[in-house]
Amino acid sequence: MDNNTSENKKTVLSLVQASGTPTLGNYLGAFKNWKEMARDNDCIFGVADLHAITVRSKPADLRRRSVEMYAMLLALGLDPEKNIVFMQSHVQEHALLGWVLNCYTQFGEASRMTQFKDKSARHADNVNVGLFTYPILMAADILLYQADMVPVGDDQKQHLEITRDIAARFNSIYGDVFKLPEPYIGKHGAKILSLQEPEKKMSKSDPNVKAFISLTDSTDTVVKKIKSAVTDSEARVYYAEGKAGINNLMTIYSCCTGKDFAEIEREFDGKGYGDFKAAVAEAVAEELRPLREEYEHILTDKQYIEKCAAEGAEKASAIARRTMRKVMKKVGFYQL
Ligand code: ATP
Ligand code: LTN
Repeated sequence: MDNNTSENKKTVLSLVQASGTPTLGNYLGAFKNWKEMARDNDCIFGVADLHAITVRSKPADLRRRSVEMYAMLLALGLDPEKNIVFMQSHVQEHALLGWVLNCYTQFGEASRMTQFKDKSARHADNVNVGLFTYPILMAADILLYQADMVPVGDDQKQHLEITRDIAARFNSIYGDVFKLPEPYIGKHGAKILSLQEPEKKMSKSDPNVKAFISLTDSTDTVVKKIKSAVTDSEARVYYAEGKAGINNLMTIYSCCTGKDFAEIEREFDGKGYGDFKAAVAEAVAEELRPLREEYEHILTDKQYIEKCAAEGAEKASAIARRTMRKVMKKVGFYQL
């Protein structure tokens, strides 16, 4: 990041919910890109703890999961000296801009969000309004920092579109207040699927723990979970429609080794799923081991985590306050 000139550096921003231990899906769809982008850009990464309360959890659990997710971001190698790594609830402007943007979002456009439809079906006992306005808070997260690029998995594409629509509408009324962000969706790994139901995305909140690989899973667990991944009865490794389980394992293997699908097909030509799964498991375990070790190490140093979070909050707040002042003035709030 230091050997780049400020003109071609982009502001890159992304957040991850504090809703459980992150998965291989989060890693390949998001974190791996974050790590790479952090080298050449001005990066802001955060833990979306405000978003996490759209689903009910015990206070102690929310607190623990937020700290753990924050430690995971540090473990990725996101240098808190060069990048901003922060906790969303430490910067109050998120909630304030979220409210303002609610008033510039149409009920109809928010109603079209597929994540809301999915999540409200899954949590039918708690379809709160926060779940509905979730994408508007996410728009606030992004627009506060005038982000150029937002690296996310495929499932967040629609939220990026609504963010751009809200920003464009606001700008058309008040002039150039917000930068319109671009989504950055990696070529591979944008959608890692469940190991048990490869039609569904791999999700950390899946009740079946065999469906996902946690970034904290031991090598043994990784091997067991990949061994029990659902495939098909053909026993031939190639990428094709109707082979969702194998396609998913090939995608995972490709992301971890850098090999393309043709190379993988050649490598496993004449071999069965047993050999293939063993190779996938080893590649995943090798990819995750250093991250897990670093994470466990950071988690023992609560003082370090606290120091980084305090610095992150201060740096993020300075940027967020600047945008918020402009918004308040443009909308017409009486200013002291
Ligand atoms: P949940 O599963 O609890 O609903 P989530 O993992 O989808 O949560 P986040 O933790 O906020 O949601 O996701 C962080 C990032 O990881 C986002 O950019 C998201 O697009 C990406 N991501 C999540 N799951 C996958 C997946 N299975 N494949 C690729 N990317 C993913
Ligand atoms: N909605 C995202 C998490 C998220 C986010 C953000 C991502 C909250 N705020 C801002 C990018 C930018 C999710 O569910 N994965």
